[in-house]
Amino acid sequence: RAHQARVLWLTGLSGAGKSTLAVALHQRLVNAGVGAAVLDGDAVRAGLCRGLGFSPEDRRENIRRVAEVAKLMREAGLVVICALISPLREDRAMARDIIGAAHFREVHVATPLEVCERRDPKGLYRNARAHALAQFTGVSAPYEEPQAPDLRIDASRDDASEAVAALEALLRA
Ligand code: GGZ
Repeated sequence: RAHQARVLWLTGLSGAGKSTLAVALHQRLVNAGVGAAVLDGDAVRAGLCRGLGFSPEDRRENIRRVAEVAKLMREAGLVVICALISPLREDRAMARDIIGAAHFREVHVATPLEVCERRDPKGLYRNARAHALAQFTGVSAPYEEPQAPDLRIDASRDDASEAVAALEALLRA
């Protein structure tokens, strides 16, 4: 069955593996001739969302802007993969409302905090524990787990290609 133009919204902690999964899925779709785009929190914060920090208000505005762009891209026929921590249920609900529930699939990249913290590729958790980084998700700012995600992936346990296949299944009618 054909892929539907949908928005896959990947939520989870820093270091959970959202970006890696997004890039792997994107590559697979492009190789199959499916138009797709990735909107990654870390990347959009350099441009579209430049100037926004990590207060609750700024995170909400970050998520709102990405959701509005995702909506436009989806309407233009693309599969859109959003990878944002998006830690609050209320803000993810806002994204779903902007995009339209029929087109939105929520994916919890549920890698445990201790695993993310052990990996710590950018040293952000270390800095947050040393109180050098305020409002860090999972340490000094909340992460509200999705209660009923369309899919849950633990990138530290699940096979990567199986995880990508499960994501792809969310795109079929
Ligand atoms: C969380 C932070 C913070 C704080 C910097 N809290 O893993 P990364 O490094 O490469 O990607 C993370 C990125 C999170 O941006 P998002 O746009 O996804 O967040 S949100 O949806 O909450 O708006 C992380 C880095 O920014 N980073 N400071 N205090 N992550």
